[in-house]
Amino acid sequence: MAQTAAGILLDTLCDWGVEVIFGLPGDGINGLMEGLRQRQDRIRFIQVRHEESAALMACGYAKYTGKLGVCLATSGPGGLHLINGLYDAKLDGQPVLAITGHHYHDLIDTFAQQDVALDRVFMDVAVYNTRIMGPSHVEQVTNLACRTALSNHGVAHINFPVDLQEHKIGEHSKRAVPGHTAAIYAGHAGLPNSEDVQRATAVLNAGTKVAMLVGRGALHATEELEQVAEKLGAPIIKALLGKAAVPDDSPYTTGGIGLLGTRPSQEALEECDTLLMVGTSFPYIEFLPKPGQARAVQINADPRRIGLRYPVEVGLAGDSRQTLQVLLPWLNHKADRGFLEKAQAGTKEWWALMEERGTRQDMPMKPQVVAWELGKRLSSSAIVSADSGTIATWFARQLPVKRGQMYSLSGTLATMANGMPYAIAAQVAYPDRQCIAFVGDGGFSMLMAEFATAVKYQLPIKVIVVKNNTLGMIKWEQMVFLGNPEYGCELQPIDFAAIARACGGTGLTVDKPSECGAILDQALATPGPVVVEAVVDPFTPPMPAKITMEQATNLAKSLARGEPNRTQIAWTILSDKVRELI
Ligand SMILES: Cc1ncc(C[n+]2csc(CCOP(=O)(O)OP(=O)(O)O)c2C)c(N)n1
Ligand SMILES: [Mg+2]
Repeated sequence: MAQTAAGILLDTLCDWGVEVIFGLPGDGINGLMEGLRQRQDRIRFIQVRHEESAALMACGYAKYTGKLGVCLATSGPGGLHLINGLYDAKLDGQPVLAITGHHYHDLIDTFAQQDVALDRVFMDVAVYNTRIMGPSHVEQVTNLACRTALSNHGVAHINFPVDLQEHKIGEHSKRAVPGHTAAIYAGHAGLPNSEDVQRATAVLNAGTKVAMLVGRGALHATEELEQVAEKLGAPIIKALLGKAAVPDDSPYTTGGIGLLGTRPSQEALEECDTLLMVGTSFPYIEFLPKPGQARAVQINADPRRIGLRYPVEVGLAGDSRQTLQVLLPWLNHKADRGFLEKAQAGTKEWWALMEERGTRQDMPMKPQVVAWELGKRLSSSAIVSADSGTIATWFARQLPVKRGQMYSLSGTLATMANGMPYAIAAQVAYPDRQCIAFVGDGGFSMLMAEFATAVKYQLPIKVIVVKNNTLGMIKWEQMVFLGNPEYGCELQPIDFAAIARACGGTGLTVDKPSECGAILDQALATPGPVVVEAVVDPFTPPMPAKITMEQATNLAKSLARGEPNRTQIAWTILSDKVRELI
């Protein structure tokens, strides 16, 4: 029997090694769904409850596997629902293929139902974006879509009119002869030119206080980063997406940077005379050295990003791991270890403070306690996904990375609700690893129905919902950055443990610090998906490592201007501060 156009698309994806597609059916993709039904032994279809999750899962899958993530949605509303997740992939540079349906090809643009020109809608998000014109078009564009998503680290989109999906391959134009395209991807060496390497070497060898700032582009270069740090006597400072680039028990790292970062990281950047940036476009320039303070070298696979946020002297366009390997033999071992040793002392103090905050026994329970207790228990192959919010602060600070773990969140888009979809995608890719979603109550409730997806596919994810009954991050931003009383941030409380049980999974609740560890042990030991609802103090602020005068003044102003919870907030901050001082 002749192959259908939908079948060709799916077979081509098999040629590319695609093993899983996240999506939700609809009458605009019935041909593709039938193709998937016939290929269940080769491609797994994971049915979601909201297409946004499918796109977020595709993005998370790409982040954790390095492979192409694929999502599928029907015409009109289905495709429109994908958009947020696709932007997550675009902004964090992940290869994702989105396949959407369209109306009958001969009714397009005639006020027909669900007649949304998704290819036009996706023009900004996609690096490759096309509409299928007939069966003989499919193989060519599918190959090119996969190749472009992988090589440009972005989103490719194929829009497929529903009737064409079932057309049989037969006629083709005289120039589109079948068999003239290949499902092949060739990476490039990713090496900088040797002149730049020599100039970079000179800058790095001349420095006396060298700091390294590393990001998601360095996640695969752990050993090389540590070797370079050893030679240069340099602390390694991690942008949030680079959290797992170096484990936190490495003697070289001072941890994260930025509002969610650590004091020793901030101090190292304030004091360095030389900066080596590896695989990062860290956006908060106020945390970078002042221009003129440090000579800088930047390694990035994407030459467009070199010199983006700091006036670097030398750029090395290349893969971070391979470039560091090239650089290493040229670097001198610095005899003066003073800068690194100071950073190490600061890091030790910082972790003591994190432990102090993470082991507080006060009621209501501090959110940091949940993160700290969780961090202690995670296996060395755990994959931890977080949401945006104050939750990201506890994720950034109180969860120490062990060697071999993976950590991610929506870094550049900073969307809410990605945490559980990422964890589901991680568990699909790695059935035997501990896959954790560490999420806020606001973010979790946005795509809560995906917990049923985890139950349906028996994915034993553990979802830790930090419940403060507020959109915490925004509440603090309104107060600390703007000096305004909070408005529109309170959340109607939900019984998340009951939701988990209603979906057919396990739901646990903890609100006492003394019981937190035991409940987490129970959750991690329970087979199948589990939600742990951790009820915490809504008045604990995610304060920066160093508070500026302006931030303190704004907070005082917001309290004076009638912040509804001013007494509790003032009391919490004051008692926390006093506790840390004595
Ligand atoms: C989709 C989306 N909507 C709104 C925001 C703005 N935003 C960032 S963090 C946040 C609050 C998150 O609340 P929650 O998940 O409860 O976490 P918490 O801050 O309380 O820890 C909001 C509304 C966003 N980043 N993404
Ligand atoms: Mg919250």
